[in-house]
Amino acid sequence: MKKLFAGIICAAAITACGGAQKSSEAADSTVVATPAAAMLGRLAAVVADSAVVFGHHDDTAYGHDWSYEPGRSDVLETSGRYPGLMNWDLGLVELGDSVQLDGVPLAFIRSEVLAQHERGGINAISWHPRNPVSGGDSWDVSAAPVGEAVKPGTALNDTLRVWLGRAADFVCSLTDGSGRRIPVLFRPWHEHTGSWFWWGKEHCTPEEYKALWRLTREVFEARGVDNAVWVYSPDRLDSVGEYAERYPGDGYVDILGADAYHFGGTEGISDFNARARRQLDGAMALSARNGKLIALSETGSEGLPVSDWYSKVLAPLLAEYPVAYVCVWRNARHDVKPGHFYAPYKGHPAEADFRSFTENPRVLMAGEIKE
Ligand code: BMA
Repeated sequence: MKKLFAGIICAAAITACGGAQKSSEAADSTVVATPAAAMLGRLAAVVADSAVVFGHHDDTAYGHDWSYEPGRSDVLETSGRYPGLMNWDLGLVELGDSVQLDGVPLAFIRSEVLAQHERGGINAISWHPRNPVSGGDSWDVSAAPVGEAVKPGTALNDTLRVWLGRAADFVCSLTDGSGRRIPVLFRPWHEHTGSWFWWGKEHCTPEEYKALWRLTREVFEARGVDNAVWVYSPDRLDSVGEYAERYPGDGYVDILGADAYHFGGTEGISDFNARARRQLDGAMALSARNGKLIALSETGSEGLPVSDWYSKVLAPLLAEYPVAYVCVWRNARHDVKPGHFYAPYKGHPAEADFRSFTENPRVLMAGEIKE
């Protein structure tokens, strides 16, 4: 089996945000892995077993026809198990809000991260911050703040640092019953090879984008975050080589992701495969140099018009690449955003196929990932 994972750095204890975290020096002076390093090791073991963790965004917050019903999950109801990974989004944390952009209270996310951790699952975090110049959302590209925001001494740089600090403090606040930090896969500034977000390709130079990433990691680490595994996630690429064009460097990234969606029904399959392969080939090429794990960090087919999408489209793609995890996007309530779902719900025609996909021993759900 190809060695995709090249060593885990055990960071020493650093100043913790929100109060002192226990030292990472054990009584016998052996250095204990940070939560992030332990999680990377766990994911490396998944890949070594030729397995893949299955994930779903906002899984226990709401589903096709419900919201905030304790214990409910469309994935649980269709597959019999919770997903191995749950993704959560921090959009609006930067303003100090207590509810994120899709209406999920941050306190709810905190408690669900713990619940998922306790059932042996993994958590991931994405972030759709507002545009700090226009005040619009992440998709508001009427102003291009990155160049100015990464320049030390500018007012925008001060704002960005405050915003990063708030996100860092939230990540730090994710702890278990003993006060130990829960590891999360943190995936900032995603899909930057497209131009739909204000940090996207047409709105900053490669150097400015890299500076944005580096500043993010530096602010997080200065605040003591030791539980974030950093995921880089380009979307569509013009060439395989473009994957690494805005890569901030091996010291800033832990996992090489790819966000690729299937658009349209059967007629969209070959386009999806071509795009996803180009991105995963880009991740593989970089991984061959630096030994980092790869992931399909966001994917899905909205509304699942191809009812055997999971076995016919996703599974063959996963079989070609040693991805540590795959995450599909949210199941919005049908009365809020009709047709916007990526995992089937009970009674949907894709249910049986999804169940059989999750029953593949190579696909890991919560409770099936080795500690
Ligand atoms: C998008 C859609 C939006 C949502 C956003 C952030 O892909 O699901 O409805 O607001 O992600 O979660």
